[in-house]
Amino acid sequence: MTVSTICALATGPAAGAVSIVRLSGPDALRILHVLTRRKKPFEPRRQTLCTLYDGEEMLDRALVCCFPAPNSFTGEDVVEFALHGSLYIRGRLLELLCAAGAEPARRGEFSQRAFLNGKMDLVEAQGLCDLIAAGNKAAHDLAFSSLDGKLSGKLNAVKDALARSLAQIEARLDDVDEEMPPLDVAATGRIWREQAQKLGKLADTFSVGRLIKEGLKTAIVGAPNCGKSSLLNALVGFDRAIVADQSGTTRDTVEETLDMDGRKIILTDTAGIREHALDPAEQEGMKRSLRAMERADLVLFVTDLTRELTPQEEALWDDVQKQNKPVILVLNKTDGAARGRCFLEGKAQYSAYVSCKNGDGLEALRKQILSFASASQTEGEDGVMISNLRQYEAVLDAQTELESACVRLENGAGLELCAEHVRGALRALKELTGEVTADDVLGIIFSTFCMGK
Ligand SMILES: Nc1nc2c(ncn2[C@@H]2O[C@H](COP(=O)(O)OP(=O)(O)OP(=O)(O)O)[C@@H](O)[C@H]2O)c(=O)[nH]1
Ligand SMILES: [Mg+2]
Repeated sequence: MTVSTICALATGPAAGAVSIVRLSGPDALRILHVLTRRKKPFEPRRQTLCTLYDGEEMLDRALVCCFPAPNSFTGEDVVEFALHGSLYIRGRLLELLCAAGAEPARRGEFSQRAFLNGKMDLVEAQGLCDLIAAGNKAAHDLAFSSLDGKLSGKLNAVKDALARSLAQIEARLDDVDEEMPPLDVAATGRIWREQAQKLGKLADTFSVGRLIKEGLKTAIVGAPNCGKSSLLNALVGFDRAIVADQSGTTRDTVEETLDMDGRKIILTDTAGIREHALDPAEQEGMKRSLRAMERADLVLFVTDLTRELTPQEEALWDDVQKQNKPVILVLNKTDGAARGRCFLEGKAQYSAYVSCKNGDGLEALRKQILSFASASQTEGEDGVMISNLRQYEAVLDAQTELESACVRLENGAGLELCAEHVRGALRALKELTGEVTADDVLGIIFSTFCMGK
C-alpha cells in the first residue's frame, strides 16, 4: 500500500503571530522544494528562513524545518512550516500543499503514523493526547507519566513476566518425551498472583485517575434559599450565579469549572428542592437538581443554620444517602443567629460550618473537597495511574484472566487450560499497548485526538 503525504495546521485555529503547518510522508521533501524553489537540500532539524511561492507570487517568508525519516515525530519525512499567523497564509499554504500532492490529515493521523512506525505505543499516544487536553497540573502530570512511558513500563514488566512463564509452560507442553524437569507449580502460581496483584493496584488507580483527567463533578444541593448559589460564588470567587432573598431563585443548573490547587473541580449549583414548586419551570429545575446529584462524584448538601430543618430537607438527605456517594454537609450562615445544632451533623461523615457571607470556614471546606479529588489514597508511589476507560477495562480483563489461571492451577487443572488464561491476560495487555489492536479500533482511538497531532 502506498503511503500518502498528509498536511494539517498544528497550531490553534485563531490568527496569531505564528502558525505551524505540518507535512508528513514520502513526498514531504519533494513538495517542500517545489514550494520554496530551492535546489539545495535543507539541513535536517535546523530552521531555514525561505520564501514560499504561490505560482509566480510570494506567499510568505517562513521558517522551515525538515525532519528526515526515521528521526521525526511520525517516523516519516516531516516538514514544519512556521508561518506568519494569518488565516489567509495558512489556508493558502494548505491548498498549495494539497495541489502539490499532499492530503489533509485526519484527526490524530500524525500520532497514528508515529504509532504505526513504532515511535510510541498506544498508551504513550493516549498520554500525548491527554497532555494536550490537560488544563491543570495534576492532569498534566498524569498525562506526562503515560507519555513518558512510565505506565507502559509497568504494563510491559507484567507482560514480560507472563510471557516468560508461558514459555515455560509451552516448553513442557511440547516436551512429549518428558525430558524437561517438571514445572515448579508453586513458583508459577506465585508469579501469576503477584502480577495479578500489580494489575489490581493499577486498576484501582482509575477512580482517581479519571477524576484528575475529567474533574471532580460536585453538585451543590439543598432546600431553597439555604445559600447554594452563594456557596458556588464563594468557591469560584466571582458572582457566577444569581443570589436573592426569595426562595426558588435558581432554576436551571449553573456549572462552573475551577482549578483548586491544580485539580479540576466542576461545581454545579442547582435549584432548591421543596415540596411544592411555584411553577413548571421550578418543577423542571428540581428534576435537573436530582439529575445533577445522580451524576456527581461528590455532593455538597447545604443547610441554613438560621432555620429549622424542614421534613423535605430530611427526605432529601435520605435520598442523597441512598446514592452511595460521598457527601459533605455544609452548614451555612454561621454568621447568623443559629437555631440550635443541626441534627444532621451527627449523621454526616463529613461536615463543614461556613458563612458564605463573610467567608468563614470556606478554606476548610475547600480542603475537604480537595481531599476527594486528590490521589493520596490510591495514587501509586510513582504517580502512575490509569485515567482512560479502555485502559481500565483491559487491565481488569487481564487481572481476571490471571486470577482464573491461578485458581485453575491451584485446583490441579491441566497446564494447557491454565496457559489459555495466561494467554488471555497477555492478549488484553497487548491490545492495551497496541501490539495486537485491530485497525478499526485504532482508527476510533486516534479519531479522538486533536487535528494536526
Ligand atoms: N447571613 C447570611 N446570609 C446568607 C449566607 N449565604 C447566603 N445568604 C443569603 O441567603 C439568601 C439566599 O441565598 P442563595 O445563595 O440565593 O440561596 P440558594 O440556596 O441558591 O437559593 P435558591 O436558588 O432559591 O434555591 C440570600 O439573601 C443570601 O444573601 C450566609 O452565609 N450568611
Ligand atoms: Mg440559588
